[in-house]
Amino acid sequence: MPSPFVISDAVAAALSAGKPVVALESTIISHGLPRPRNLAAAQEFEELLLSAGVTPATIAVLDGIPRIGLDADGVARIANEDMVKASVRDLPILSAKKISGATTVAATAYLAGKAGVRVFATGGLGGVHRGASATFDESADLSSLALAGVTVVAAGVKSVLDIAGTLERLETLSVPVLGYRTTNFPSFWLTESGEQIDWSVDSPAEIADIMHSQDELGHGQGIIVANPLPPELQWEPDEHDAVLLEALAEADAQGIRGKAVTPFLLSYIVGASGGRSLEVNLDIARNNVRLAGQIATAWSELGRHV
Ligand code: PSU
Ligand code: MN
Repeated sequence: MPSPFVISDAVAAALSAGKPVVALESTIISHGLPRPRNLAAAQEFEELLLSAGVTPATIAVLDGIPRIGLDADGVARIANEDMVKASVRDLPILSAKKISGATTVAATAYLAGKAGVRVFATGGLGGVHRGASATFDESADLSSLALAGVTVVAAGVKSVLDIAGTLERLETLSVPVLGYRTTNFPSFWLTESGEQIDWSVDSPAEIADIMHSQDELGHGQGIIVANPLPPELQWEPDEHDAVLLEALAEADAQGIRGKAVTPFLLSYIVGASGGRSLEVNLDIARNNVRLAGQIATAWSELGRHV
């Protein structure tokens, strides 16, 4: 049987040599950022890792094949083609129909875990939507991270979501949440959400130690590293609050439902903020990619000693 996944040569070589690798998702590129900035962003995230000596593994499904590590043409395809947004449950369907899809955090974490890539950088996680007690709208990112065995670096979740509810669900799902040098869970564009988390960590080496302990204990969850933007880079809170309320009201008025909700809110907010949210969004992703590179490096160094 041919392998259902294709790991790029660069990623396979780095993994087998125990060198650092960081997974990157593709939904943020195809559905979370507008063209043409999305292509420049995808390339920049890969270059940030390469310049730190880390191999990037951008993940997407191309013509039905889940790919861990893309070439330049693959990166251009996720930025420029109208691809479906693919969560874990879509993978077998794309595979059988031989169509392409941009992978969400849930699907990217799943595929990274299968390939043995232990660290993953994204912008923000999906979570529990406001009103979820009536709609049941909770991102599969949460349940997928509970099983993936991957450490994901994210700036928390956006305040378009129910942040307290998201943290409760992560507790139920037994996913460790580590604040990077903070116990105040970030709310993506803002440094602090006001929601407290139990644990903070100070260094990439400490995170690698926790990953190692998790492996030893044999409990294969993922880990969330909540990495806030420095306050001087955050979106101005008053403007943020006003635009968010407008976006939520518009989604409601237009009757947006299901998997369309998150992309709708993201693109509405870029327009309503005159592009300001986009600039902050890119700073967030860069900040997370850099930290993920450091964690992957610490993880690789730990592998040489244990
Ligand atoms: N949140 C963000 N930026 C994003 C997403 C979420 O701040 O780009 C994307 C990610 O790919 C995430 C997905 O996995 O949206 C979650 O979608 P849903 O809420 O439909 O599960
Ligand atoms: Mn949803």
